[in-house]
Amino acid sequence: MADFLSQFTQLPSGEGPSSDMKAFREVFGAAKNIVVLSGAGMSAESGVPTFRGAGGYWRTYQAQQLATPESFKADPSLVWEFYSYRREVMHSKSPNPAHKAIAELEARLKPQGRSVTVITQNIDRLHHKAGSESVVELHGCLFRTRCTKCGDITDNNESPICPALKDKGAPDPNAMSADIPVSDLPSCSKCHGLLRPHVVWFGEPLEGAVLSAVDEALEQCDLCLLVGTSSVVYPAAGFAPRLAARGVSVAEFNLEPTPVTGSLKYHFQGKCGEILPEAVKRHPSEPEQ
Ligand code: BJW
Ligand code: ZN
Repeated sequence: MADFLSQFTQLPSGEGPSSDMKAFREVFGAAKNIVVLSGAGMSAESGVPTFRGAGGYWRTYQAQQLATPESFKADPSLVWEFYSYRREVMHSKSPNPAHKAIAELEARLKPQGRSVTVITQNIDRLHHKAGSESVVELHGCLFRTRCTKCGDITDNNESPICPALKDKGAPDPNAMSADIPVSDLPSCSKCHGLLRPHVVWFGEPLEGAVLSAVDEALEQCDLCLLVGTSSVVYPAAGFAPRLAARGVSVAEFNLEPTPVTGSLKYHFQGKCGEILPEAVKRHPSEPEQ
C-alpha cells in the first residue's frame, strides 16, 4: 500500500487538484452515491482505440470525421464499413481491470445501501460485459441499429451485420472503399429502410430519457470518478464541472490533464486499469464480506 500511495505526490494547496490518494480514499469511504463518467480511455487497455490522438484513425479519417450525420448521408457505405469494423473488433475484446473494478464496486456497495451509476460515452458494451448493472449509455450502442425510415430500434449482434459487409472495413490507409449500394447495406426487417448504427453523432441530440437518467444520477451523486475522457465533447464534458461547482468531489483518472482538470478536487495521472482498482478497493470502514 505504501508503494502504491507513494507514486502520487500531492500538489501544493491552491495550485489545482490534489493527487493525494489517501485523502481521496477517505472521501470514497464516506460516499453514498458514486457516479463513474467514462470515456474511450476506459477501454484503451482492452485494446479499443480512443477517439482522439494517434490511435484514433481509421484509414485516412479521424474517427470523429465519420461520426456525423453528414458523412452518413454522403457515403453510407463508408460509414457502415467503419462501424462494421468496430463491431467485429469488439468480438475479441474483453473488459479490463478498470471495468471490472467498477462492476465489483457496484456489487459490493449495493448491500451497504450505496449506489454506483456508470454514465459512459462509450458504445462498446464493455461495462455491461464486466457486470455493471446501472449503466447509462450516453452515445448509444455499437450493437443496436435504428431504421432511418420508420425509426425502429433493434439489438443486433450479427456478424457480419449483412453479407455485403463481410470482410470489409479494413482500417489500413490503403484499403479500397467497398462502395456498397444502399440496397445491400443493413436494412430494416419491418420496412426495408436503410439502417444506421444507434449512436449519437455530432450535432445530434442525446435521447431525452438518457438525459433525464443523467440528471437524476448527478443530482444524487456525492462522488464522481471521471475516467479516460478528454472532456471536450458536450454535453458530457459539462457534467464533472457541474458537479464540482456544487461542491461534489470529482476525481479524474487520465493519462494527462484535460480542460476540466483545474476545476476538480483530485487528478490521478496514469493508466486507469492500474490506478482505479487500487483506488476503489474495499475501504477499512466497509463491512467485511
Ligand atoms: C486514458 C487511457 C488509460 C487513454 N487510462 N486514461 C457546447 C460547447 C461547444 C460545443 C458543443 C456544445 N454543445 C454541443 C456542442 C457540439 C458537439 C461538441 O461537443 N463538439 C465539441 C467537439 C466542441 N456536441 C454534440 O454535437 C452533441 N450533441 C448535442 O449537444 O446536441 C445538441 C442538440 C440539441 C437539439 C437538437 C440538436 C442538437 C453530440 C455529441 C456526440 C459525440 N459522438 C461521438 C461518437 C459516438 C459514436 C461512436 O463512438 O462512433 O462520441 S464523438 C466521440 O467523442 C465519441 C466519444 O464518446 C466522444 C468523447 O470522446 P472521449 O471518450 O473523451 O475519447 P477521447 O479519445 O477524446 O479521449 C480519450 C481520453 O482517454 C484522453 O484524455 C486520454 O488521455 C485518456 N486515456 N488511455 C486513462 N489507459
Ligand atoms: Zn424501418
